[in-house]
Amino acid sequence: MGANKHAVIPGALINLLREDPITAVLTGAGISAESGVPTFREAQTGLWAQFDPQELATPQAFQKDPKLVWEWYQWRRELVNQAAPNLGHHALVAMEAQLQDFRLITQNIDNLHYRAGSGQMPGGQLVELHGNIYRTKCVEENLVMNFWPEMEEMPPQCPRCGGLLRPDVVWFGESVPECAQNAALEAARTCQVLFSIGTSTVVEPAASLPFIAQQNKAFVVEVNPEPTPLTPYADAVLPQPAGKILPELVRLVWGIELNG
Ligand code: BV8
Repeated sequence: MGANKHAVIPGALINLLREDPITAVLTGAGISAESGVPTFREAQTGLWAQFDPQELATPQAFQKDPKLVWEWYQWRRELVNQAAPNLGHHALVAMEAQLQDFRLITQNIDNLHYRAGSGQMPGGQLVELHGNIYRTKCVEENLVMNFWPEMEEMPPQCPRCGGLLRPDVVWFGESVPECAQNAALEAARTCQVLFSIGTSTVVEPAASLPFIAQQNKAFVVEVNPEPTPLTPYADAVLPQPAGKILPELVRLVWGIELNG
């Protein structure tokens, strides 16, 4: 595109959104940063400083020390319990309400998009690519349960079969659930606009989605204060925090004022 793609919000993007395009959004940990949830790559604080999340979020780590992995997720779940959706999450809900076909694919397991109201409008869809920290799964039966046992002993056991329970999240080296992956690919292949928000664009298969969208002639927008592997290829780059620039976008396109 001719205009400076780094303009705060390019006019081409504003005009495009006013045409009610089929819209896909990919989010990563960065959209929850302004809710106080540390991003995946941010140094773990305190007790967890000595662990690398990429090592802990694996079946091997759980196999080796299920208690340690449960305690890590318990710590992260308590962080998320105290967090609230921020203006970035709310701006995406406002967009979903304005657009005929809006699909939000998140890599986050923090449930903040759902709490903000995403995926609950006609024409809206929320796909949790990597699961949800509020759900657990029985390792033996592979059955998902919508509860997190307030447990004494860790790791908790399945109330039915006594097997080990694990967080219902996708670990490194595990395949993304087929239905979620298919929904994500369908969104990337059919959208006319794709926003990639708050992700380092490193982890596959999520990281390929913006590139698939671009191959299908979608207008790709990146929202991230830092450059990523997508930045040189994006049609528009908004190098600002999501909680700041997304409310500005919905104000300019649809005149919606989100109160801070
Ligand atoms: C798969 C859930 C097939 C758990 C996560 C070798 C062995 C095994 C696998 C692989 C391998 N090599 C490659 C792979 C594939 C691997 C992969 O991609 N590895 C990477 C590291 C190279 N992928 C997988 O394993 C996937 N499965 O491929 O299956 C398979 C099967 C068997 C064997 C091989 C392949 C499954 C990946 C899912 C892992 N689970 N999360 C949990 O959370 O505990 S990944 C986790 O990290 C997140 O979910 C997210 O997806 C990912 C990246 O994090 P981001 O969300 O991008 O966050 P990050 O901190 O990195 O960046 C934040 C960004 O926000 C920054 O850019 C920052 O600038 C920006 N930001 C900050 N503040 C703001 C902001 N932006 C906007 N506003 C702000 N205010």
